[in-house]
Amino acid sequence: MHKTFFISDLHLTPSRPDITACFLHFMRYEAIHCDALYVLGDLFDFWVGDDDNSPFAKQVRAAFQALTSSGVPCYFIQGNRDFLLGKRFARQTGVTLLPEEHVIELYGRKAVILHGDTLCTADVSYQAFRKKVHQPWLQFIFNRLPMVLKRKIVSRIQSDIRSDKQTKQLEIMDVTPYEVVQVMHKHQVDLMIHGHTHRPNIHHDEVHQQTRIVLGDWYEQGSVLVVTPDDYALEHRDFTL
Ligand code: LP5
Ligand code: MN
Repeated sequence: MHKTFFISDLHLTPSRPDITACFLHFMRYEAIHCDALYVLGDLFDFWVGDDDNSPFAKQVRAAFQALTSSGVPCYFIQGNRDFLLGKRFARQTGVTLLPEEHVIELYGRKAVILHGDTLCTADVSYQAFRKKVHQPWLQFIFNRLPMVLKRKIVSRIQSDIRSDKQTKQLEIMDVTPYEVVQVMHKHQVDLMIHGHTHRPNIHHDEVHQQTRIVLGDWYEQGSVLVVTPDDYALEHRDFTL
């Protein structure tokens, strides 16, 4: 049966082997049978750079490599936690990197796919932070630092940010409805798929005749959007296999 998978917000990290195990199982036994796999960002808890050669990074790369070399096309959109994942990762795994907003053809229906952070325009401090870390010159320099130093910088910034996030109201961390309508209009589509907010749901906007599917995170269970030629469903996968 034809099916396409969408996942995001796994936040893979060596300190959560339960998530990694569920992901590797999903790649090996499920994704292998799909038409295409789309990873819509935040696959990693934080990706410090494509020069990460830890056993954990190698294991994840190998899982993608195995999938793509078996003939399953695999696409990746960067999230706010893996915006440093780049061309080298793509080369090593056979994964195709997509731009931050991309229109795909899903069994005859067009859909725009994205991580979702760019839709949260009310989160002004985050958008300012995003603009800073997306500067090519800054990434160019950061990517050339030794791995140990990069890890130190990241954990310092992460602890600064953690306290900032705690003071934010929940609403500003959700998407701005106007932005959703705008992005779909810009791409001339009536279907949007994204992650980031960790609020899995299928929203139907009757006024604009638009559907927005929000993917779930992988904190407590695996979370997959399964799209077939005539249906779509948000499904779960247990960690205890
Ligand atoms: O992912 P989630 O849901 O936890 O939170 C996001 C937003 N947070 C982030 C931060 C990243 O997870 C971790 C960043 C580590 C950065 C290392 C950078 C290394 C340098 C690279 C240079 C090329 O994305 C969070 C959103 C939330 O989603 C919901 O949308 O609210 O945003 C924040 O909390 C960000 C703060 O609001 C911004 C605070 C500014 C702190 C300034 C730090 C200095 C930056 C210097 C950059 C070089
Ligand atoms: Mn995110």
